Amino acid sequence: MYTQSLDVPGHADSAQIAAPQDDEVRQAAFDARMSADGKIEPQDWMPAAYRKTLVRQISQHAHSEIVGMLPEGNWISRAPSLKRKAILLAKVQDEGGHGLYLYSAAETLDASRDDLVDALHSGKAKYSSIFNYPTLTWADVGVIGWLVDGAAIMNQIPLCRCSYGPYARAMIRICKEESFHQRQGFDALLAMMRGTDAQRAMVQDAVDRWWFPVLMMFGPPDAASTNSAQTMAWGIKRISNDDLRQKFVDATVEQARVLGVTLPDPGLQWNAERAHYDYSPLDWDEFWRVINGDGPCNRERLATRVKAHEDGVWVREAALAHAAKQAEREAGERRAAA
Ligand code: BYC
Repeated sequence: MYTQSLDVPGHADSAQIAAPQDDEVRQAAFDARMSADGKIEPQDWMPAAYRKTLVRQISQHAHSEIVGMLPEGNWISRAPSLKRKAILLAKVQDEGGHGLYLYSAAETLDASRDDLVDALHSGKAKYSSIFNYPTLTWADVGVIGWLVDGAAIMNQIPLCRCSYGPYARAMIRICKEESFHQRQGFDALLAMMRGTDAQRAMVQDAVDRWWFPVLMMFGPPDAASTNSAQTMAWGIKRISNDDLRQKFVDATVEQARVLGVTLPDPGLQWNAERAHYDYSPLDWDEFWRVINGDGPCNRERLATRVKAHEDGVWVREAALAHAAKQAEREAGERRAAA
């Protein structure tokens, strides 16, 4: 169970942090831990704002994984072969698993999963902008693997070093799985690029539609990133939005060349002075519209999630009834043994 980290006996620094009664002393110990690049565990004292920002980011991340199952899930019944269907099923299930680890990590911060899910369903909580775009063809599934999971890996590798232990540990496993996801996407696209002209055109069309939204996944430009300064000072975020976006562009240009697709940006060119690729400005009005609820698929995605949750009421009731019966049986056994 992921929440193993709730109790770590002998965790060397816990006593130092937990023992002092005075908040100033606790804050100083927390700051010292941050300066030493140490980890914070659930039982450690932490400032309320640190807890709040972690719950915000981890729960948004969990929501993204769960909502992210939908665009690709649409294609499970239409995958072009048994092999591709099996791969896609495994991938979509992995995303569901990531959501569960992340909700568990948020619960170690005393967040209630019901509250988090309610916030998603009521439209109060954000999830990644990218999942508000439609998957029109099979090539979109490959492009999500190649570009969306590729961007996710770029963003999530530094989170494996996040200062909050349970989040950092969840990210290690998630990144391993994302790496398989990225490769299966690239492999599916490569198969299409080696196929017919119509298949190649389908891949190019998907790349044209997804490229700019994928670059926006990294979040607003650093100058407009309201949370970055604090989350970087706390060692939650390690690399800024713009720096991650640049690393992603630099890594992806060569992959596009191998694949034989054109990235749809006339401004994309190597800048020898910066030793990076330059790219055109992004449409940030579109980004803010999408994250504020007005993207091409926001309403559909939320309605599908809410319906899935409502359809699952009987499963949750059955699980609770089973747990209550089991607890009753165990109590009876204990009474009988006493
Ligand atoms: N979409 O101050 P900023 C996956 C919001 S799923 C929506 O820079 P921060 C996958 C931001 O929340 C992987 N909202 O924020 C699954 C903030 O608003 P609030 C998803 C965004 O937190 C299935 C405001 O804009 N990955 O891989 O410092 C299938 C200002 O931004 C977005 C994660 O969740 C966005 N793209 O940085 C396939 C990674 N960007 O909250 C694949 C974890 C920004 O103040 N999260 N906003 O109201 C992070 O690393 C950071 O939260 C972000 C944003 C880089 C996303």
